[in-house]
Amino acid sequence: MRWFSHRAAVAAASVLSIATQSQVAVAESVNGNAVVANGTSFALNGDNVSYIFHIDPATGDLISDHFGGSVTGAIPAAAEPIVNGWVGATGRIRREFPDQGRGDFRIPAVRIRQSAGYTISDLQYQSHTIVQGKPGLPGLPATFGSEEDVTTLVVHLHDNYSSVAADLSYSIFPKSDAIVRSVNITNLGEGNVTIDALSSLSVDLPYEELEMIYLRGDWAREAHRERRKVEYGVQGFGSSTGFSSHLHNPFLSLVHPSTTESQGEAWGFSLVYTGSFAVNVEKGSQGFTRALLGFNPSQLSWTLRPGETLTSPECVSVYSATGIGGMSRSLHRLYRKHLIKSKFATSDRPALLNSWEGLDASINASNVYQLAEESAKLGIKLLVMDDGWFGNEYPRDDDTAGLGDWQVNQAKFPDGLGTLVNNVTALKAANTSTPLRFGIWVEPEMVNPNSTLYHEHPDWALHAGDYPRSLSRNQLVLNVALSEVQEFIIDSMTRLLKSADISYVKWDHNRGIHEMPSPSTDHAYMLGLYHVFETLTSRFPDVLWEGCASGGGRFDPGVLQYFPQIWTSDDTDGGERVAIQMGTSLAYPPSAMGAHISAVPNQQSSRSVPVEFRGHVAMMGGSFGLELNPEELHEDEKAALPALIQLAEKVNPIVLEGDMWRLALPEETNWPAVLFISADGTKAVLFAFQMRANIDNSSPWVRLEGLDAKAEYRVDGGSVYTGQTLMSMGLQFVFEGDYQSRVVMLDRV
Ligand SMILES: *[C@@H]1O[C@H](CO)[C@@H](O)[C@H](O)[C@H]1NC(C)=O
Ligand SMILES: *[C@@H]1O[C@H](CO)[C@@H](O)[C@H](O)[C@H]1NC(C)=O
Ligand SMILES: *[C@@H]1O[C@H](CO)[C@@H](O)[C@H](O)[C@H]1NC(C)=O
Ligand SMILES: *[C@@H]1O[C@H](CO)[C@@H](O)[C@H](O)[C@H]1NC(C)=O
Ligand SMILES: *[C@@H]1O[C@H](CO)[C@@H](O)[C@H](O)[C@H]1NC(C)=O
Ligand SMILES: *[C@@H]1O[C@H](CO)[C@@H](O)[C@H](O)[C@H]1NC(C)=O
Ligand SMILES: *[C@@H]1O[C@H](CO)[C@@H](O)[C@H](O)[C@H]1NC(C)=O
Ligand SMILES: *[C@@H]1O[C@H](CO)[C@@H](O)[C@H](O)[C@H]1NC(C)=O
Ligand SMILES: CC(=O)N[C@H]1CO[C@H](CO)[C@@H](O)[C@@H]1O
Repeated sequence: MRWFSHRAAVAAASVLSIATQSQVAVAESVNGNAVVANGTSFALNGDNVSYIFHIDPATGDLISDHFGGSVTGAIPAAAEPIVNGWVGATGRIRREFPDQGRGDFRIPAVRIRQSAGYTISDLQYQSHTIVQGKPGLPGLPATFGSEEDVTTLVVHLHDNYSSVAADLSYSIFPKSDAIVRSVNITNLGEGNVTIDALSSLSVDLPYEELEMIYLRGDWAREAHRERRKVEYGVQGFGSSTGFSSHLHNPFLSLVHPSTTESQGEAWGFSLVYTGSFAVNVEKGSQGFTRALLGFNPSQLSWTLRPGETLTSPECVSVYSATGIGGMSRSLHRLYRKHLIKSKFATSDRPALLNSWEGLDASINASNVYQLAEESAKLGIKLLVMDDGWFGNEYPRDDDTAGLGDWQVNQAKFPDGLGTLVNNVTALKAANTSTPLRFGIWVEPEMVNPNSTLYHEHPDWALHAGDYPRSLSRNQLVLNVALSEVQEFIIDSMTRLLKSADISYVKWDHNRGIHEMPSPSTDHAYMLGLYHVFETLTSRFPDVLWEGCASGGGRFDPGVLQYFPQIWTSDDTDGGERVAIQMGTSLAYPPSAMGAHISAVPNQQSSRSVPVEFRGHVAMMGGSFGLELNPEELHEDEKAALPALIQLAEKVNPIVLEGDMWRLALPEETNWPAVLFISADGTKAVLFAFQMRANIDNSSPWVRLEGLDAKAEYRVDGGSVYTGQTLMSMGLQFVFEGDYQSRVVMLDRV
């Protein structure tokens, strides 16, 4: 069999296309050159990034030209595809929003099932609009910014055969080198259509060798970094748990094989979503690499009646020419300033003590108050009462009962919650006039069959007909897609927060979804959950909200929109936490991480790590605290705590607002190290660790990064060295034994 080359015909069309473009070219430049639209070609420009695509005038398809370092002026045209096999011209080019059918055999970004059953679409360019600033996404979390911060290009597409329209939205944050994409699909026809698959972002990178970096894990072992070659074919990951999950994070990085932490090109993609998701990377037969992030197609099947619209979550993409570290810092800066809505995004994270590992669910007014007194003596500023405080008909004495009944247990708290909170907030943190604050734990999306709520509303729990409602941790998930469930959660949390002076809420979530009434419930649940989060966080803006899902089961940008911090992992072993926190920092700012010192031997690993090491690791998270009962500590451990708390408070502003440099990775060395540099560059703090004793006693040098080469820095109040010296030569530390650590302050002189 032989194939005829279509090269000549296609080349002719392309000449025509240039002629057409130059006739219609009316260059619009918005916000400097953040968005340049030139008839049928579009460029989004950041300080160090350009993202360029154009419309093929023959097909109306959007063709990708470039996503990478800055490009200025005219650009060279890509070689025309040679069609010499089964793969049609559409399968041999780089496309912005690949649809199903018509010769592109790679994974499509959208699959729409029409009422007649067809799943082909032909979405063609119709028009575009440019908006200064960034419109919100209806019902979904989204990055935000002023008209100076961000500019948005919306490209309107239409399928004339099915009367389906799609709007692709591209927002550029030039200072962050970030492009944020989302898409909505509207049914303009007469019959129903069903969206079977929809990616928020699809990007085709040119023919070259690439590697992918992503996070995998499970409960208590989140955010382990994986890196592998992108092979021909499809490789992917995702979540079908109903939530973003511990198993994989909705984050992907693509890099060159030679890219390191500090050198080379890195693309980062981060999906602003808390539900099930899919990430696919496909190296097609032509060698292009396609990356898709969006809804998990196995949990979508979203029906659009005439006139209805489905909006995808948005996907952030950043580009860095300064390695994986540069990619992370761009995401961190963007998320601190343009994603986290809380007024505490970069401030006010009191050192806290959480009762969970210390008291378990066996709490009552007297032992919580006692714990508060002990905490205050150590210099703690916030006492958090964890699980066990609620339920009367079905008291929450263990995990078999009570979830759903959000009233304080009268036997455990005979004078009520308000009295306890008043007593606790009358205490002062040691040697200060700072009153102790009070925080509380809740798990509002859940119900135990042993609860008053479940007996009154068995239909509120997610279930699929008569299939058994399978328990996990003895509990069921409420169907937050139902408006009555949303109202119940909003009302019960409002009542709780008005009943006492509560300044912190830990919002937990301890299982995945099993029986789902329909695939589309997954996204309907998320829309309901975001409504609940939005209502409560705007009603109680002075509350510091912390997200949690059996640790980092929902450490995602969707949650961060509403909650400025998330409990990073139920694994509080300092040694394991180094890798978990550094893995999480690939996509998420350290300001967002909750990290605590717990007692030893550790509840998860049975390992005993020195208290200084546990403390030093914990203070690399924005929300530092203790997860223990001080009364049960060894004297020397207890004696070490006040100084560790003071050091944590000292470094906290740098961790909250500064840039993070991962100097050495725990998966690559026995001596991981991290540097934080304050936003104004005047202060820095270095964390250096030795994981295991090193019998030959050689002492590594830690070379710093990101300093001002010409500036001088005083190291721990002593010697002064130039930034150049600290970056070229470094500092040496002598460690003895397992799990040793140092925290070193640098002050610019
Ligand atoms: C507009 O497009 C034409 C044709 O592709 C190109 O020659 C020209 O440089 C473009 N102008 C701008 C401002 O991008
Ligand atoms: C599709 O329909 C629109 C409006 O109905 C029309 O302007 C456009 O020319 C049509 N495009 C094609 C390719 O038929
Ligand atoms: C679809 O998205 C575009 C761009 O964000 C927006 O202008 C339009 O209002 C959206 N349509 C609906 C129905 O939400
Ligand atoms: C369209 O979808 C709606 C909602 O799912 C459904 O109630 C209706 O019966 C469907 N109509 C047709 C003609 O299938
Ligand atoms: C509170 O709980 C502790 C056990 O943790 C118990 O010893 C104490 O008697 C209880 N106090 C009250 C008032 O119930
Ligand atoms: C409070 O001050 C006393 C006296 O200086 C000191 O012994 C104690 O360690 C301090 N406590 C804390 C938590 O700093
Ligand atoms: C409900 O509580 C009873 C009595 O405490 C216990 O035996 C049972 O296992 C609980 N049921 C569930 C589903 O947890
Ligand atoms: C709070 O303090 C009051 C007055 O000192 C005392 O009567 C009460 O038992 C305390 N209650 C709690 C819950 O600690
Ligand atoms: C790493 C890099 O190329 N940084 C550049 C980014 O863009 C700004 C402003 O154009 C330059 O000053 C940086 O040097």
